[in-house]
This record gives sequence, structure tokens and C-alpha cells, in this order.
Amino acid sequence: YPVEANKTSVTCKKEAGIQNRTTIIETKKNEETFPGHGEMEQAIPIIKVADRMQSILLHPIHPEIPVTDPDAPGEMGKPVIIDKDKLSPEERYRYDDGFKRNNFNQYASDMISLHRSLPDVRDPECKQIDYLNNLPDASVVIIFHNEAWSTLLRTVYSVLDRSPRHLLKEIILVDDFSDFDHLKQPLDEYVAGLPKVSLIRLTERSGLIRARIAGFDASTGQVAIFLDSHCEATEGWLEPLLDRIARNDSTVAVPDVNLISDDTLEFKIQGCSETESGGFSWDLVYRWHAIPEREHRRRNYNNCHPFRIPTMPGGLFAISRTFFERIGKYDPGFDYWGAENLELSFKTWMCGGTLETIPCSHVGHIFRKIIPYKLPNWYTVIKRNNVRLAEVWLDEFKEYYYDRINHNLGDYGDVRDRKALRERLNCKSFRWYLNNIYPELFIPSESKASGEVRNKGKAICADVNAANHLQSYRCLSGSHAQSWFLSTENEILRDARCWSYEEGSSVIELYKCHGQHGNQEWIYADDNTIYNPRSRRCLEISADGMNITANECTGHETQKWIWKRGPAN
Ligand code: LR7
Ligand code: MN
Repeated sequence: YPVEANKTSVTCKKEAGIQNRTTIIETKKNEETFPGHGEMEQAIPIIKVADRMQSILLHPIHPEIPVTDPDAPGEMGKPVIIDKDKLSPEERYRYDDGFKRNNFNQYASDMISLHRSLPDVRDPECKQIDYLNNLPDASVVIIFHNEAWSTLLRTVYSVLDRSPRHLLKEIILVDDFSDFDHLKQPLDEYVAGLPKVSLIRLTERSGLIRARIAGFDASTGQVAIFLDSHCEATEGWLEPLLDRIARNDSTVAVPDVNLISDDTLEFKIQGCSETESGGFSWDLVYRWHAIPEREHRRRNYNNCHPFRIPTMPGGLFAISRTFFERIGKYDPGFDYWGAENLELSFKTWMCGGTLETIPCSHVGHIFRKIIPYKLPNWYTVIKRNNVRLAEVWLDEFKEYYYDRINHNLGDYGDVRDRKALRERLNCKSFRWYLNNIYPELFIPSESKASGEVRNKGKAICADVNAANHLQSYRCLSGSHAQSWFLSTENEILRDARCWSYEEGSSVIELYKCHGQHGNQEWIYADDNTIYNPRSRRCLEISADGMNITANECTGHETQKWIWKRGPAN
């Protein structure tokens, strides 16, 4: 690690790596094999192939850190492309098994060095910034449940290799009661040999929220930084986060998250949050959206400057120990997964803090479509967490969420402690949060019309199919799939997804609302037509009642629509 953090130590690895290419100091064999990997023993042949390519080079800045061969798989964040058909039956089994266990390509991950190099994705301006000299130190808390060996250890090494020594107090791994063999004794032994790393074992499955609390409670750094167990921190990731907290200890700092492909492990330069802000919809799902103009203006259109976000994705952030304690960490009643990111976001803002994304700090995260591990019942778990969240923080706005769950709250336990905490902290109202921090959020009561959209002639409603296209379906009163809102901006939407006319077709797609009118503007006229001015098309049901599309306006009955609650009735 660097002995001291100063601007010049944060050199672009790409250039430096090339300069030092020839400085081979030793060739370590099996540096990164899976120690005692049990039933995963078959992994070793492939790892050896990777090792053979990994002549260990001298790190350009910190000679004690091994640098891998620039041509080894995945170096510089390049994709690992595997032709599955060319694999032997055993290898193909390993490939499929790895995917099944993780919902990402473990086989590809296992081929990549645990110290792989990454592109320097920072804006050049980031390297000119002077960070404070006496930054607080950080404890990095990495929680995991049944994580793959290579992704977990690559997360750890990315932090060890790329954090200034004096700023990294420790790394705390928290095992949330995993049952994979490689995470048992082999991990104990491996971690024993790593500097600054310790491992906590939870004795029952606690879920990610209580696992993070346990990791935090065991940590001692002035700042706690939480990471998922399949991340890769990039050069210079740490200082920008700590700097914000050093300047204001109630700032919660979120790095700019780069996408790592679940298939090729490619480290994508265009991360999803690169230019995006965070919000939520009334089903209490986190949503990405464009940084609003008011925020661009506030920071003088400087893309390197931190920007304020109404909510955070949840997995990756830095927070001061005192602030996290003051605002009551997380609700320890949250089980398994979900709601904690919105809870922390709401209370940060409502109880006197600031939540922002730091564009100069980049950390990669493997995004997967579906989580691979077991939850007792996905819907019930998330609903329970969300109801706890709504009861404590949403005030009268909780009813919008309850509409989404048919007012069937279920057993959500006791939230009196959490309400008392909010009282004690004297936090502001949710209305204040919406007005001041998230004015872009669509408020259902402000809609011009809502409910089902029924064709006047036929008793058929606007519904949505699996491809996210509008379809016709018999009206099912009260079904969420048929429940829409007409906003004051003339969007027709639900859960941050707007009816979007697809240029060059007649299909209407349900797509992220962009707030720019155009293909998402629908005028509900006095003659009961629903009209998109840009395409000059009207919503129409086909003569046989089978399809809903946007076509040339004719004024026929097939183009007349009645809102359940709306201006026309
Ligand atoms: O029961 C569990 N116990 C755990 O320890 C379930 C999960 N976990 C661990 C798991 O191993 C992982 O390290 O918790 C972490 C998060 O679980 P993931 O990776 O399966 O979740 P995710 O990345 O799909 O989910 C996102 O939303 C979650 C809501 O509760 C959490 O906030 C996750 O941290 C969050 N991930 C991110 O925000 C990653 C960055 C996205 C961006 C940008
Ligand atoms: Mn994750």
C-alpha cells in the first residue's frame, strides 16, 4: 500500500503497468488457487491455466503488491468470453454449476486474477482534486452469504491493493451463516494470512441488514464503508469518500458504481449510476433516474462534483461512525434483504444529514438479475420490511404503498422503538423530504385521472404483457396490472414506468419515465381519445379486441377510453 496518500500516488495504472511490464520478479505458482475447495476441486485446472499466464510483475507504485500479466484473463477489466461448446463435459458442468450457485459466471470469475487490473475510469479532473491531509480512517465491512471464493477475495484484494495503508484501518468480513464449504475452514485459514482482515461468523442466518450491523459493531474505524461481496474497488476510490465525511460528518457518501457483467465479468466503464441519481416508486422499489436539472445547476454543471441523491442503491457507501450511531444504524427488525437502503436514505435526509454520490470514487459491482440464495418467501420478506419502513418514516404517504399491497400489511412486528428513535432525533416530516429533496417524485393524489383505462365500446382494459408492452385484457377491477395514473405532465404511468410510444411501430412500451414529454406525452381529450402529440397517434383497440396500439386518429369508438377516476366522470 502507499505509505502516504497524496495526489501523485494515484497514478493511472494503465500507463504505469506498461512501463513495468518487463520487471518480472518471480513466478508464483498457484498463488490464487482455491485452498481446500472441497467439492469444487475441479476448479484447479483452470486456475492453473490462469496462473501460468500470471507472471507476477512489480506493482508500479507499491512493490509489495503483485501485478498480473496484462494478457491474463479479465485484465484491465476486459470481458472473459468462454465458448461453452468447446469445454469438456466436466468443465461444462462446472460452468453451469457456477452459474446456478451464484447467478453470475463463477467459471469466468475463477479464471481472473484476484488482483486483476482495472481501467482508470475517473474523469481526468478527479486527479487534480486536493483531498484533505488528515482524512479519517475507514473500516471496510463486507458481508456475505454463500459468495463465490474468487469474487469475495477479489473484493477484499481490491480494497487492500487500492487503499492507502494509513486510511484503511481494517476489513471486516461477516459471514451470514453460509453453507458453502469453501467459506468454512479454508476461508479461516486464508484470512489468517491476510493483513488487516478479520472474519466474523454469525451463528444464524441474519440477513444482510443485521449482518452489516454486526460488522459495524465489531469495527473501530472513524468511518464505516460497506461493500457487497462481489465488488472491485478502483484506484483512488477511498480518498474522495473520506474527504466528504471529513468535511461534514453527517454526509453519507456513495461511490459511483460501475457495472461488472454477470456473464463476462467485464468491468464496464459506463456504470449505471455514472450519470444517474436514485429515487424510488410507491411500491418502495429503488429507481434510477436522470440527475435533475436543479442539481446540475447547484453544482455548476461540474460532473466531477458530488451530487445529491434522494436515495441510495444500498450496498456501497461510506458513513461516519458517529452519524451512523446517532441515527440508529438500521432497523434491526429488517430480515434478509431490502428496505434498508430506503430507510437509511430517508432518515439521513430527514434527520439532518446529506446523501450524495461521489463521481470521483469508482467501485464495480456484479449486477445480477435474480438473487441466487434462499429466502423463506420473497414477497412476504420484502413486504414485511417495507411495512416497517412505511410505518416509521412515510407518515400519511404510507397509504400509497399500502394501496400497492391491497392494505394487507401482514405481521410486521413491533416498530415502537423505531418510532421513538425518530421522535428523539426530532426528524423532519416525509412531506418535507418529498418537497425539498425529491420534488420529482410523482404523487398519486396529484394525478388528473387514475385507475383502469377502459375502452368505451368494449369492456376491455389497458394491461401490460410480459414484454412490457401494452396489451388488452378483460377488466379485472382493482388489478395492479391495469391501474394507471395520468400525471399533470400528461404521462400515463405506474411505478416510474411510463407509456412510451415506440417510434416506427405502433406498439406502446412501458418504459422508465424520462420527464421529457415526446413519446411519453398522452393528452386525454374531451372526446375521450388518448393522444400522443409527437407521433400524432391515438390509443386504439383492435377490432377484435385483442391488441392495444397507437394509430392514426379516427375518432372511432375503438379510440375512446374511460378512466376509472378521471376528468370525464
Ligand atoms: O441474507 C443475506 N445475507 C447476506 O449477507 C442476503 C444477502 N447477503 C449479502 C450478499 O452476500 C451481498 O454481499 O448482502 C449483500 C447484498 O446482497 P445481493 O448482492 O444479493 O443484493 P443486490 O446487490 O441485488 O441488492 C441491492 O439491494 C439490497 C437491498 O437490501 C442491498 O442494499 C444490496 O447491498 C444492494 N446492492 C447494491 O446496492 C449494489 C450496488 C448497486 C448499485 C449501484
Ligand atoms: Mn450485490
